[in-house]
Amino acid sequence: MEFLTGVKEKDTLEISGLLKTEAGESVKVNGAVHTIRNMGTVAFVILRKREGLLQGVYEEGAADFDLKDLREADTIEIEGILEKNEKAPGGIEIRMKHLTVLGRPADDMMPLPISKWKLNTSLEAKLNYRSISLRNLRERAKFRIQEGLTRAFRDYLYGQGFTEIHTPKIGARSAEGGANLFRLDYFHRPAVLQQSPQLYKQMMVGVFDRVFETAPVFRAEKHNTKRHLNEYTSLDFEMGYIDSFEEIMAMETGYIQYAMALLAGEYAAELKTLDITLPDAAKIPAVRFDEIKEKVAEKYGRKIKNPFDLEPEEELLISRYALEEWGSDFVFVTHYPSRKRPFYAMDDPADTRYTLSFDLLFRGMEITTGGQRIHDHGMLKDKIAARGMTEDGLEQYLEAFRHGMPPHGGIGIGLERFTMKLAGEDNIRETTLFPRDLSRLEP
Ligand code: AMO
Repeated sequence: MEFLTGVKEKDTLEISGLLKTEAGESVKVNGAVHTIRNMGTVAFVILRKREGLLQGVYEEGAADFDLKDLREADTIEIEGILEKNEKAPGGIEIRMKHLTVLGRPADDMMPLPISKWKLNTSLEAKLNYRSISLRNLRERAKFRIQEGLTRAFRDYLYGQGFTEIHTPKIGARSAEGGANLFRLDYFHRPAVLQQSPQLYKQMMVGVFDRVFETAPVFRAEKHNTKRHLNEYTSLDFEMGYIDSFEEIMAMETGYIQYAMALLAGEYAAELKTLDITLPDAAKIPAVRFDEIKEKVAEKYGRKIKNPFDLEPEEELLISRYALEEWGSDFVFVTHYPSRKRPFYAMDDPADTRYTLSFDLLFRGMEITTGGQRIHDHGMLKDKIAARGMTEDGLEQYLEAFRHGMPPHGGIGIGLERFTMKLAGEDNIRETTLFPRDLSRLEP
């Protein structure tokens, strides 16, 4: 029998620990052999660690092992002397003395040249060998940026009095409508995979006032596009006691400012690796849907084809307009037509053809939908009826409203889309760890 008393102190150092260590000291580190550069009398063994690359220097005679004992993709532990070297990654290197091989690849050949700065392989190959391609530093960095966006969402919203919730992904009914529902058999009852946590996050406003969730959602998109996944991560929040729907946009603006500051402060290495310039989110313009459609049509000589929705090309032009006219990479487009919004959206009392809702566009693409919701029980039932929908599967949702709900609203951000636009990628699969699309169910 033994007791566990907390995290075990390790005798191996990480890069941040090495940077605090004096040159000349004996150190122990572990890592994966990223690449070996044999120069004859001396060899550079580059280790890949969670904080970046670390250079090991092998000199015959100085080490008690043979360089031939070492292979790329080995995971190893080395002991050696820490030295400063401006030319090495991070300005330090280890003169290797002793080697322990912890794990050895079964295959001598790597399917992709992961130690190259840019993996010049097709997206297909990157996705087929996902666990390998992500070992490339640039590929890996995108998901550290993604972590920063999620971490900022959590930290910021905790600070704003939100409660983090976890809602079910299997249900009787989902909220967003449309044809993209995954249907399944739930012990002989029809069920669906949730398109969003919409119904649940609204119900929880009646409990906690302010809630958020970061979780997968499911959309049976029957086409392959560069911006759609069949499973993506939605950053959702929902807040009660709002005075207006502008308050929701203000909260999202606050989150984006917080996220950009966090990335600038704690993800500088990844930003540099990916050559990302962070957008300025000090102020984000908000413009009405009908107004910006006309402005864009006029400025860029484009005919309005669909007055009720934005086409991808229009999103590009609206972003271009916002950058040229207002100097912003972000733009809120407000007052979407009611007929294009789900039943729960609050119609604008001033003109019920429109809603008190918005999309946030970033560098040419919608990354968020949000808005105020109907909170009156009677109004909600009327809208459901007016749309020709049934209340089946919505009984519990309606129950919350029957027993009182405050004015509220919220947003859903597509995490992979946000990461994609920030990282300057043009296909959402580039910023999805394991994408699910029409043809891809593995890995
Ligand atoms: P919506 O359906 O517009 O709104 O989705 C919100 C955001 O999610 C992202 N997104 C997607 N990302 C990848 N693949 C997809 N197939 C996909 N579909 C949507 C987009 C989009 O802006 N319940 C509302 C949100 C709310 O009002 O709170 C909703 O789900 O970035």
